Amino acid sequence: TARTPLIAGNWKMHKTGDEAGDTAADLARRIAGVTGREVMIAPPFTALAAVKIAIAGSIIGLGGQNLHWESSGAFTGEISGPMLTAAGCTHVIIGHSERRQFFGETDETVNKKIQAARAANLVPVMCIGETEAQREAEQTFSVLDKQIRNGLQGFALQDISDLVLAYEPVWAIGTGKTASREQAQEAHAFIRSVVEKLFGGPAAAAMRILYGGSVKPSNIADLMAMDDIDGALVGGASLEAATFADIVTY
Ligand code: G2H
Repeated sequence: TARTPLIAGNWKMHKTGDEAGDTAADLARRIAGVTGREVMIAPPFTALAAVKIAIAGSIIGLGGQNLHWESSGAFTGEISGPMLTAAGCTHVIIGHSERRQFFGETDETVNKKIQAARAANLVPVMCIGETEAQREAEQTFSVLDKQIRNGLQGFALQDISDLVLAYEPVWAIGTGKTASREQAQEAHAFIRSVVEKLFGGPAAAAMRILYGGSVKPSNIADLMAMDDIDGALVGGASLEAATFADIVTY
């Protein structure tokens, strides 16, 4: 496909600034010279400055793990899109399942956050995925359909031109259970079909859909061999430079 793979590391609530800077510098050394891939790291907010310095001159992009939909205001504890851009971010993860599960995020807040990311010139990485109970009840497709439609509600073609989707089956996140590559491909193909219905064939063909959920060096190549899998959102296995470099260079 013509879609450049994006391998993104989500460091969640791990690493101090110093630790993150060291890991990012190590990763940058290990993947120097790699082409044909986009790479992104999303460290905690407190480590953005250190990682920005560590990745200077490398192919690694910088991402926030969340943002608020307003650009400033009385919102104690929140971070805005313009703040992320000013901190050197190029990307922002939106609607990760942990934020939906533990911090009350909904398709509506996801929608507002994507608008805010666009306004701040950040590439939104919008996360979707079904829970184990939803999969068992055979609601996977209807859940994904609703998350995409509501998350992208009101957007025109130009609003989603650089948006990245990340399919993360909640039952496969940090559990060691990976979706089989056939299960992942089936979901990705469905997701692309929904994007096509909403925004047309060319937009659907160009959109990158990442897989997330216990991606590791031993399963990345198999996943990436599937037609509709265009990259990965990697949690645990992105925390060590050597392991993440193996994933990036699958
Ligand atoms: C899914 C993923 C990264 P992990 O949350 O977003 O984490 O690879 O640890 O399952």
